Amino acid sequence: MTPLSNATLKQLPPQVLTPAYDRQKTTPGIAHLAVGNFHRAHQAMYVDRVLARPGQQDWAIVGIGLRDNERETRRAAIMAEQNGLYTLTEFATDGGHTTRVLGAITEYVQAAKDRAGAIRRLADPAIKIVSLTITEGGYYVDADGRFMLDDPAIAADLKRDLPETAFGLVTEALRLRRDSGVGPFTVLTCDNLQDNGVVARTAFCSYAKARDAALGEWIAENVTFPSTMVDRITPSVSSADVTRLDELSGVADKMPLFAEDFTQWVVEDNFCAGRPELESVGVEFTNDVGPYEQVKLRMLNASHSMLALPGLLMDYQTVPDAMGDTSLVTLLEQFLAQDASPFITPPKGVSLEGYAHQVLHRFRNPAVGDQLLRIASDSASKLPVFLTDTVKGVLGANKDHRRLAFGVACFLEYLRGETESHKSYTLSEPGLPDAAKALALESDLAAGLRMPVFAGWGLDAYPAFTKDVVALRTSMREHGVRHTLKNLGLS
Ligand code: CS2
Repeated sequence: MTPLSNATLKQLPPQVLTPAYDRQKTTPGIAHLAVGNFHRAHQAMYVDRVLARPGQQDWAIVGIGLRDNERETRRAAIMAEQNGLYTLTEFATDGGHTTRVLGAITEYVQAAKDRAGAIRRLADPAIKIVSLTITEGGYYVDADGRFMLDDPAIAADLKRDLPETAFGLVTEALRLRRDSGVGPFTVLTCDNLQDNGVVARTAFCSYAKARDAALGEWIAENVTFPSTMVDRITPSVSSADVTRLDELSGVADKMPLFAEDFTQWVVEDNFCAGRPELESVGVEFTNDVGPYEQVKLRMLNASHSMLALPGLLMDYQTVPDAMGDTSLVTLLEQFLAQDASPFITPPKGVSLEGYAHQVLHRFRNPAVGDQLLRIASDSASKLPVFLTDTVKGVLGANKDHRRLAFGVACFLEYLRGETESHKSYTLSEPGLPDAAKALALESDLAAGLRMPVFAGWGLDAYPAFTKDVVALRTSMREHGVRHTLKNLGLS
C-alpha cells in the first residue's frame, strides 16, 4: 500500500482521484476552526473542487485545531506527515464507491500549542473567511437567544490575556486586523442550528463586546455572519474502518474518511471580504437560507435523533441496522409526514414528501453504517434545535403527540446509560450539566422535563404530554422499549 504525502501523489492506484491542481501554487484564504470529519468531508471537499477552477488558487484552507488533547495532537502530527492530504471514500446506497484524495487543507495549526501564533495566522490579510464547526452546543446561546456570558468556560476565557475559545481567538485576531487596517473577515458557521448566522453573530459579538466594548461595536458593524445549511452524513471512523477503507483504496492513509454520496451546502451570499466561486462546484447561494435549514434540521436531523435514541436502547448499533426494524421505520415515516412536515414552510420547488423519502433512503445506505451512539451524543444540545418547533406546532394544534412523547421518553431513558437488555454505553453529553442530568435520573419520572433542554417548549401548558412521557418511561422500564413502541399502535 502506498503512503500518502505530496511526494507520493503520482504513485497512487489509478482508481484513486487526486487533486486536479498544483497544491504548491495555492495559498490559504480560509481558516477553519475545529477540523472534524464533517468539515473534511464537506466544506473541504467543495474547496478542493474550487481550487481546480481558474483564478481560485487563493482559497485553500488553513485548519485550526482548538482542542488540547491527545487526539488533537495526533491529528496535527498526521496532518504534518501527510501534508494535509487524506482520502474520502463516498458510498452510494446501491454499493458503488469512489475514493478521492482531498488537498484543500494545506496547513494545520494546533491553537492550544501556540495561541498567539493562531491569532496571528487569523490576522493574516490573505485570510478572508473564518469558518467553523464547533457543534450545536458550542455557541453558548440559551433558549431565549442570549449568549451565556456567565458560563464558567466563557467567563474564564474573557479574563485570559490570550483566550482559547473560538470566540476569543477570533476577537483578538479581529483586533489586530482593525488596528493594522487590514479589515474584517467573514465568520462562516457550518453548524446545524436554525438561523446559524444570527446565532453566530450573537455569540461572537456578545463575547467581543464583553471583552472590549469598542472592538465589539467594530465587529458588529464590519464582520458578516452568513447563515448556511450544511448536509452530508459523515460517520466517525474506527480503527477497523481505517483498515477497511485503506484496503479498498490501496492507500495507506492514517486518517481516511467515508461518507454518503449525497452532499448539499446552501449559503447566504453575504461575505464582507470576498469568497470563492463555490457556485461553480455545486454550492447553492441564496438570500434566505431559513427554509432550507428548517427542512434539513426538522426532517433529517430530527429523524436521526428519533431513530438513534430508541434504536440505541433497543440494542441496535448503526443506522442501517435500526432501519431494518419496521416499527422504527413506521415511527420515522409518521413523524416526518404527520409531525414535522405540517409546520414547515419549504423553499420553493422542494417537496417535503420527496425529501422525507430521500431521508429514509439515505439512512438505509448500508456502507455508511453511521453509529447510533454518535448521533445520540450531545442530544441535550441537539433536541432543542431539531424538535422545538415541531413539538410546539403539534401541541399547539392539539394533534396526536404520541411519537414526540415517545422520542422524549427515549431521550430521558437514554441518559441512564444502558440499553433495554442492560448493556451499558458511554454517554457523551457535554451540554448537560450534572444537576440537569440528575433530573432525568430522579424517581419522579416527570422531573426530567424540567431540564434546560426543554426550556423553550412551553410544556407546562400541556400536562397530557407530561403524563404520556411518564407513562411511556414506566412502560419502557417494565416492558422494554421495543414493546412500548409496538404498543403505541402506530401502524
Ligand atoms: C446527525 C448529523 O449527529 C447528528 O445530529 O443528525 O451529524 C447529520 O449526520 C448531519 O447533520 C448530516 O448532514
